Amino acid sequence: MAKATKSKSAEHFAGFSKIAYEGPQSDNALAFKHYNANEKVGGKTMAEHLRFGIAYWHSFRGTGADPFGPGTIVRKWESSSKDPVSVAKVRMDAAFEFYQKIGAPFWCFHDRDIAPEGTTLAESNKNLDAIIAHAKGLQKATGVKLLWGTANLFSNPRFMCGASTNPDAHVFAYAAAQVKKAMDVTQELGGENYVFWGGREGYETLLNTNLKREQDHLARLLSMAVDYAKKIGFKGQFLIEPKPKEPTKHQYDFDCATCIGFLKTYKLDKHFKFNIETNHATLAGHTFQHEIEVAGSAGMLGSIDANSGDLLLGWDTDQFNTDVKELTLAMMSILKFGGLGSGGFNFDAKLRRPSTDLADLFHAHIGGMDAYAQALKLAYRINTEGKFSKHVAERYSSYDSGFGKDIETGKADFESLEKLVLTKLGEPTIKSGQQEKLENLLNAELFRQG
Ligand code: XLS
Ligand code: NI
Ligand code: NI
Repeated sequence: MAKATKSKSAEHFAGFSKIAYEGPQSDNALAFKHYNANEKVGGKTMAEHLRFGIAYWHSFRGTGADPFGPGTIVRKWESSSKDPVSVAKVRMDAAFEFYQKIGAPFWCFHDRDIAPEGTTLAESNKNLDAIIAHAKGLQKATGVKLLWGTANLFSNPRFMCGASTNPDAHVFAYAAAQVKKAMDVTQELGGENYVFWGGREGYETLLNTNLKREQDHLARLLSMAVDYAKKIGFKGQFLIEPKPKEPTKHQYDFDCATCIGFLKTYKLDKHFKFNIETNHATLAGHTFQHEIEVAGSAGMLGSIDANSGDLLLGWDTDQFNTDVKELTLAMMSILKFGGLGSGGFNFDAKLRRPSTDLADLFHAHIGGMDAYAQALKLAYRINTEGKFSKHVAERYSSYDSGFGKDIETGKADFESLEKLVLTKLGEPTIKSGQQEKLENLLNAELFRQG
């Protein structure tokens, strides 16, 4: 059982000890039932497979505010009367205490989450430098590492019509300067990836928009980032995070397939992979697994923003995902493509507005981590037993030899195939896709004991 610890003055989560693995039979709400960091699943530990990250913006800047009312979540380390940079340091101390207690090996941030924005870029950079020095110390002291950094190019009013896609070149220049600094500090903290989420890189109406120029400009910013990474020797992986809409009506990074087309058009594809967010996939009308399959098939599966939407609401609700079935399907695909490499599962998820206790932050992450761990175990077993993959392989086996192979290898052409159908093959026999049988099999596998 997690025991209450003695309250130390510097302790922000007094009363919470490090969350332990107690197994599926435990009834301790503050313990893991499935996530057992050092347990091996197919030669790698769960910690190595899952590489969990905590999203600073939700867990340490989220207040529960929504368009209908102000924040409800009040943390005792926050203060509006003290100097914002010193408050930011204390908030970061709290964050690292949480990372350790929940047992997350990584964290992720936007520049403006961690340090207050100043009245000039120079002042913002100075604030950021002070916080980065602090973060460096905390990373060293705790062993928690940076999964990725990014720049917030969407909150400040200057970005209301986009950052790199803004009709005003002045705003483009500002965005470029901000990304440069965000890359510098991500490198300074040893970030393993750098994320580009096109916050307002889209349009509200085509009546005032030159779509072609905006897309060209977005590609220019990404090319500049590629050049700058080379210049400073940044070895982290660049990730694009697709999202179809919200905040703008139409965002250019709509989904993985759209982004692949975009990146190939501008010859940028070899420099980028994808950070796939579950809630963005469903907003685009896809499943989470669909986006993983599209990215993985292109060799561009990078990282995951681990959350879930609410299909009844239809916006980016960023909830913690506890849907083991959805996650098992996703994990089956992730394992099939060989895992996430330098990526991880970043909880881009926030507490519901009425979840105001410190304990809720633990429950949310415990639930999320357990759901992914359970999904990992199930997916590994399902993939290893190979019932589904065998079915899929058999379904396509006519391409393994003969004229099927000739189609795949480019040996066959219209004339040869026409001749074959007319002289030998005739009508194809109808073969069932067996969807219902497979759906039943999936349910049986999910709920099978052992
Ligand atoms: C918003 C995005 C954002 C990115 C990082 O919908 O998910 O949080 O992950 O800018
Ligand atoms: Ni995200
Ligand atoms: Ni999102």
